[in-house]
Amino acid sequence: MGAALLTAFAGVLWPTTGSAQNFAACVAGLKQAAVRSGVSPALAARALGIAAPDEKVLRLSSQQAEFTWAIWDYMAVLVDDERVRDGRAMMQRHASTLAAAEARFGVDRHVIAAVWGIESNYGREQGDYFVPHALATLACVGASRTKYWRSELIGALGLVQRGDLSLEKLKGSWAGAFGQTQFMPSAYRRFAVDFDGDGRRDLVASVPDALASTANYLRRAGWRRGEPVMIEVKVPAGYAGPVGRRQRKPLGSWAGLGVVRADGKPLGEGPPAGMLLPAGPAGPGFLVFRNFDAIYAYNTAESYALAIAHLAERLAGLPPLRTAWPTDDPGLSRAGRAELQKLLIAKGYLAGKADGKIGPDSQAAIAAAERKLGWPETGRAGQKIYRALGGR
Ligand SMILES: [Ca+2]
Repeated sequence: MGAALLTAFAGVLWPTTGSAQNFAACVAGLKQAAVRSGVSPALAARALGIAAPDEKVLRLSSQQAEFTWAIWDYMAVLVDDERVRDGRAMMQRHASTLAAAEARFGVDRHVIAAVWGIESNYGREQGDYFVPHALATLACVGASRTKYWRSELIGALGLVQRGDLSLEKLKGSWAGAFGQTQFMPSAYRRFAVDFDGDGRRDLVASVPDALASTANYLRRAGWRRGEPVMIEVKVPAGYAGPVGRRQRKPLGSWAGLGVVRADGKPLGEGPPAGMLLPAGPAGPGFLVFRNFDAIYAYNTAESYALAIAHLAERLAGLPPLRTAWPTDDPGLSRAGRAELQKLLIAKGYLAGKADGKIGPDSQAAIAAAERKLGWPETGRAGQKIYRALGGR
């Protein structure tokens, strides 16, 4: 469902006239609808005592990380050594919970942990937007999917009404996903489980509830116990064969097309798989199984599912991808991005502190450094600009 990475929706526009009155009237309508659905008037009033839209939500709702980042940038940030290291430590700390969730729902514990690691950095970054405010903004000011946001908002308040969470815990992404594994309220209502046995489904504070709910979600999305997720492969030079997650074929057919495992072992036996070549035949190839689709259902972007699947492999002890991405300017990890920011600060291009998050200010600073070097201005945080500024 994606915290910082969430699939976003373009086309959010301010109404041209009477903004404040329109917003107040819309919020009043949301309160009434919430009360009609069983939310107490007092709770509706507390949750929706808001006078103006959340402007940051409006800004962020027009960006789409999965679709605007190069795949090698996206993967470099989501599956960096730090997230692998942290994940292995967290898997050890929560080993019994993960084992129990795997046993009950059949979902590979490494995949559960990978979702946790990517959605919230293992619970540490759950988002700090007040979900009712964010969703009311999208429902009342958004130009698209207003019914969806409205229904998610009422769903969020319903969770508080039934006692799963306190209102104060509804802090999450700008698009209303929240908790350690960033569920939208409707998914929370359908898939969340109480796994620590306290009678409440608390995906914000309870690691067992969050991990088991993720496993339940994946199971309900079609996960098949014991089946693989993906295999990194190599395709022959100039490959022009089938490509696509759903164009599944037996592994023998892929072998017949000259596809080999990237680690050199034979493809062997397994369920049918589809071929993904996210950067074309010169880059890494992936045979993806039905379980990959279950991950895709969690946040419908192939790049997202690829990041989860590869992080899960790394957590299970597999090495980084064998085939390099076909670029002469690979992406930077979060640590590398913070180092780049330090260099930009030291050279006067950027003010503030290095947090590894490349926002508009960092992009403008990179573009300024590129301009100084006589390069095309891209604002992109890659290895080349990092090295040109003295990074190693
Ligand atoms: Ca619980």
